[in-house]
Amino acid sequence: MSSIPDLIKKKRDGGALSDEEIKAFIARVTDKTIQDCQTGAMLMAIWQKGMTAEETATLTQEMMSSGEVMSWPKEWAGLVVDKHSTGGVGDKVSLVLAPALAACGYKVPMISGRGLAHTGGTLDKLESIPGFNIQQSIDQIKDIMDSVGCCIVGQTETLVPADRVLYGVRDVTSTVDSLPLIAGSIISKKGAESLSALVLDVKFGRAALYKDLDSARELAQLLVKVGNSLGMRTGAALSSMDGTIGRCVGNSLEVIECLETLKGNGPDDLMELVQILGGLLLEMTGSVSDLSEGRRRISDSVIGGAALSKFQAMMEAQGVSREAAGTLCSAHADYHSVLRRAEHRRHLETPADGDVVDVDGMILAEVLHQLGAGRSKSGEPVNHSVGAKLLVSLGQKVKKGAAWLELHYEDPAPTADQISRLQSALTLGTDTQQDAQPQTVVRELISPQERL
Ligand code: IUR
Repeated sequence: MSSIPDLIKKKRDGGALSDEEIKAFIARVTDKTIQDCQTGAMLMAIWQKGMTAEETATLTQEMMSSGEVMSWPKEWAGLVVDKHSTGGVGDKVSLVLAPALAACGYKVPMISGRGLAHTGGTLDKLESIPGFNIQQSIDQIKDIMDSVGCCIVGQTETLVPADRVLYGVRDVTSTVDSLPLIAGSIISKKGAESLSALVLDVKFGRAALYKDLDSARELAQLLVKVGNSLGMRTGAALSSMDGTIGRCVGNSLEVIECLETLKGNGPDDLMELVQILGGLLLEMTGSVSDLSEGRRRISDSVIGGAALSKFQAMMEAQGVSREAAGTLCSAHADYHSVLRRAEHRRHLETPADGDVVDVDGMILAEVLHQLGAGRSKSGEPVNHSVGAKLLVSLGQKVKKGAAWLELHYEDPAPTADQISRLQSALTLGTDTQQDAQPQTVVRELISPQERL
């Protein structure tokens, strides 16, 4: 067997690593018998020279097998599904999609992440609900899937330990943005959930990991191939991420928007994503014959209230008091009797008459991050109440002085610079209705037929 320096050299010189070589590397990472500098050197060699799709599939398989792989009761065969998003601004899809899928009879062991930099995290959103416990053991996850159908939890210690080590080293060696390393990290964790089907929401645009559609497509195709190579039916949607998803950004405001969506009052873009991602899963698992039937089934579960009941049951199963869950899910709920509200609110006003041509989600996210809604380093706390609500839509005609953004903040108040930066997120135009027509969010689908 080659030594670690030999393996690094082979990759550094552009060679393809064999299955045995990748297996040896991941084994040494997992049992911590490799030096961090060697791991860093190998990751940099992979960043520089890339990996073939076959190498990426082996890397992913070995990462997945580095820890516990979940197993489910036989009766759930074909029913265990999940989705992953590459992250965005106001991306609250999971909170609606997981209960919608549970309402359609699926089992959803959704293992989610926390927010970092400008992207929000599903776990932070849920933790704005007092009592919601995202830390559940594998046995507890099984129990909740059995009784409710879905749970949304944090990564457990035993799943994919190799990813924890590799991600830590990637973070400090500027090797995060490597297609094979991203694919290995994302798909190994989903593989360890032993899913029948996985849907990926790969975003492109100024508030996304990849700014252009072509790069996002390349990542999506790789993720789909590698997911299928592990035996999970995997498909993807490419969706635009320039503004915000829905109208709310910030943890507790996003929870309120999700509850409203589950009560049938959701914004069109959020519902489109929920329906398409859910519909793809229903199609991939064979319970509907085409995507439009899948979309309808998901939509019915939301509009008819079944998904809201699942969300309520999930909250209770994950530690929220029956009274609080009941209040949040009631019609005309007084949300802030349960969810903390920020100390201060302020309206930002439009500087002129015009049509709303653009709202830059990246700018909103960056300023809200500075005001405490996000974190810069993993482990830092976030302020759940800080956020913003968009009061206008693309294409809308506005008069000078109209309120366009409701900012929720704590002390200290935003600086004049921060307010003017927020104002710069809004672009007004005249007679631009043609360009400003809201477009669909999902631009392309990648089918599970993409194979290695
Ligand atoms: N999310 C992951 O789980 N892994 C990664 O490498 C990235 C996002 I980038």
